[in-house]
Amino acid sequence: MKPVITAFEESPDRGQGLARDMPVRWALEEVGQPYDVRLVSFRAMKEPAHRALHPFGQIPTYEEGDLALFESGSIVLHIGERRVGLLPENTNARARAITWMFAAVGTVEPPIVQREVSTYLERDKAWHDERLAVVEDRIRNRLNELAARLGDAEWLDGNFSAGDLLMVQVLRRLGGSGILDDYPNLSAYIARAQSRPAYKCAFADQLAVFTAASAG
Ligand code: GTB
Repeated sequence: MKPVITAFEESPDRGQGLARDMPVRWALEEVGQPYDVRLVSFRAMKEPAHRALHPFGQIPTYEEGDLALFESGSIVLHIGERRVGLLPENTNARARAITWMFAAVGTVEPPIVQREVSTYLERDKAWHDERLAVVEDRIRNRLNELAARLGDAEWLDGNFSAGDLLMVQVLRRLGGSGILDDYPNLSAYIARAQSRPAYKCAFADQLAVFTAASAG
């Protein structure tokens, strides 16, 4: 049975692949699992039928038989646990890959999201510049630590894993900020991940949704 995921009918990121259906699509491509996509409008996301799948009225969701999941990180973990290609077989290596998944969403992502909030929603506040500087300092602290750990390695811990997938997706949210320019090894890490066939396929598929919606 093909899983069904939900994605924005019209993504506000204009096809940049920053919405959170992207990591789910990417994970499914990595493991070679075909899937269907149900597009939802902002209005439909808040209606009872969608809230039955997602208590917070958001995308993405994941349905497979009688299983329904929400939270992109949890969905990627589920895909990695059920299929080969995203998590190592070795128990300890698998636990470390899962640790990197949590590190991506729990440790690296929060200041990056705070920066987006500051940029999009707090621009008109008197304290905006000061706040942005503080948040960007927090981001740089995290990136310094992450860059030091990655060093010259290809991936965070051995082979590419779901930990790299989520970390790259988080780092991509800094695109356009200029911050990544100071981290050549992280920039190369992101580019390496983006050159994976599974990434390219997932990106093209979500872009096609935006292109079709724009065409009317
Ligand atoms: N923690 C949840 C997860 O990882 O699944 C967060 C889910 C979430 O934030 N979903 C967003 C959503 O449905 C879309 S991805 N928002 C609608 C709502 O809350 O009403 C977040 C997102 C949105 C837009 C951009 N963008 O334009 O660049 C990037 C990311």
